[in-house]
Amino acid sequence: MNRYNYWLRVELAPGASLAGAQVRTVFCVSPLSLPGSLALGENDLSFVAGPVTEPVEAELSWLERYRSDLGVSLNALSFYLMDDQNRRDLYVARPGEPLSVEVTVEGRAFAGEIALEGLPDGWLADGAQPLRTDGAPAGVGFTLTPSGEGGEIVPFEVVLREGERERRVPAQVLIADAALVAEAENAAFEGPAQVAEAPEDSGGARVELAGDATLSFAVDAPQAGTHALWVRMLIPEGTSTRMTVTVNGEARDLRVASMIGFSDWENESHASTKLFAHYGEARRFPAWYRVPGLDLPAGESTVGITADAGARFDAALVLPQTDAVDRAAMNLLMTWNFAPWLLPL
Ligand SMILES: [Ca+2]
Repeated sequence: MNRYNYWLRVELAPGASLAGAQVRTVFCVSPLSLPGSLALGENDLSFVAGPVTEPVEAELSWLERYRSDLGVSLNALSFYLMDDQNRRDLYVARPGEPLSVEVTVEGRAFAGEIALEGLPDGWLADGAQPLRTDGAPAGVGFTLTPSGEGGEIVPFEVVLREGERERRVPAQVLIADAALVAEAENAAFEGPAQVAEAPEDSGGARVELAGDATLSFAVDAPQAGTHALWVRMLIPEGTSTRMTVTVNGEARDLRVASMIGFSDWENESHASTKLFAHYGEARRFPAWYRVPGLDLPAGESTVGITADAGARFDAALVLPQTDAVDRAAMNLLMTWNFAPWLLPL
């Protein structure tokens, strides 16, 4: 399959020469894992495009899943990946500022203890906390002291123990001087927009637009600089792909665009999201979109998002637009299959 054409350009200083140059192209196939089912007994693994000239190593894993009637939720940004097959719980924290992690259980009675495990030294002062519930929502809280450089991702696990039974809920902290970490349903609305309960969305709710409407967020940038807006939304097929983003009254018209291959996500007239063709997910799933180039002063600003009927908004982030934070946010937000350790299928 030939999907890309590209050129190599060499600039030589006056008098310089080039001899014997060789160019090697390495294609890194992005899917670290692909879903599939194995039949009982022997299975064949084959490649449809070939011939394959480089060694290929494949690892097949068996993953068991359990259904549970114990609901566990965190006060994080929560969203599904992998065609809704796994859920990410993501905190965004400024280094040195306390981060509250609240764990809520519900659905059935719980009698045991809850702990956070896997955090770096110095982050967590609290040990395991006992909890006994009757099935109504109840929980425990922990206070973390995050540290690190912008763009670092720190994973940890929430561990629930009841006697011999143990359940682990993975979560991540993105270190960033975020100007905004918000659920869309907590924004101010103007126009025909309403909050809808949606257990599958972050915070259990989203905002649905019945016509031209604007969501306004109060943001607070620790430092002046260029930021990127990341917004989780669904723009269904048939809905206008036009949007407007306003920063302190200054409006920019955008078009929702899917990235594939070498698409340019720095285009400031696009709200870009990654399209993973394997799943053919074009606008059928909620996705995180990135809008680059928001120049924010230090302190408070207002960021508005205007869209048309049919758009659904779940959550929004405003992060420093640096290589490290962009890369981390891309890996956490935009890549459907980035977490093979969670779902090695
Ligand atoms: Ca939400």
